[in-house]
Amino acid sequence: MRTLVIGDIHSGLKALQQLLQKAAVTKEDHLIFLGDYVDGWSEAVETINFLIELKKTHNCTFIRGNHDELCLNWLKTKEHNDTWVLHGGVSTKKSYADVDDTTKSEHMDFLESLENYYLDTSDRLFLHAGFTNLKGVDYEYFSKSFYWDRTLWELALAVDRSLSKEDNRYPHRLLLYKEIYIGHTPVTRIGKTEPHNAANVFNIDTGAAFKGPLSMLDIDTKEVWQSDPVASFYPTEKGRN
Ligand SMILES: [Mn+2]
Repeated sequence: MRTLVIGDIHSGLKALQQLLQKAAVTKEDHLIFLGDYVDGWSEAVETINFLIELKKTHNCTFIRGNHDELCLNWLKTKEHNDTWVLHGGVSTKKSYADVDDTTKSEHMDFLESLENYYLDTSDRLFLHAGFTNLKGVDYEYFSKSFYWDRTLWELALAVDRSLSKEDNRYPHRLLLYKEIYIGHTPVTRIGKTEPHNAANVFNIDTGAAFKGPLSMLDIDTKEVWQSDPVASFYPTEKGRN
């Protein structure tokens, strides 16, 4: 059985379907989705429908992303959130325009069911963004950190490689888990196009909401699969720019 971790999808369903084919995903595989299923390309509703169906036939773990939480809040309250609309919410709102209440309620159930983090039996942690508590995720004070934090990734990138793990200046947060898998901050910001590893943190977000591809990584072999740039599936759209 493979454990395959998948980065931020941002409504790019066609890229996800291509990726699942490329990696020849079977029902034996454990798929861990790192969140941000919506906000970006035009297929927010279709993406959630697809994931709900996939959950019925495959072994899936769905992590909560900040965009999933924003979308859920909008579905629940109907309240307009300027920041959300600016960061991909506009395409999600459009996607839901003609959707019936039964479907909306199924989607709200799906979005409610997302997990803030998943820790496997080999001490590998999966979450959308990060955590701040030096004792680990069980002690996190603000659960929003799990899907908003950028300091864990920033820390991993900044760790002085000459510092040994035994040195008491080594960041404690990076010693708590064997490996940490995140999305949230596209690696394109540091000029990368493939999932990037820094210290024990693996960032799988390759900017699918923007110009990048969607990526998947086998956590045991570290083999990587990528879709075509997601923008190429939606040639008339701008994504999140
Ligand atoms: Mn994202």
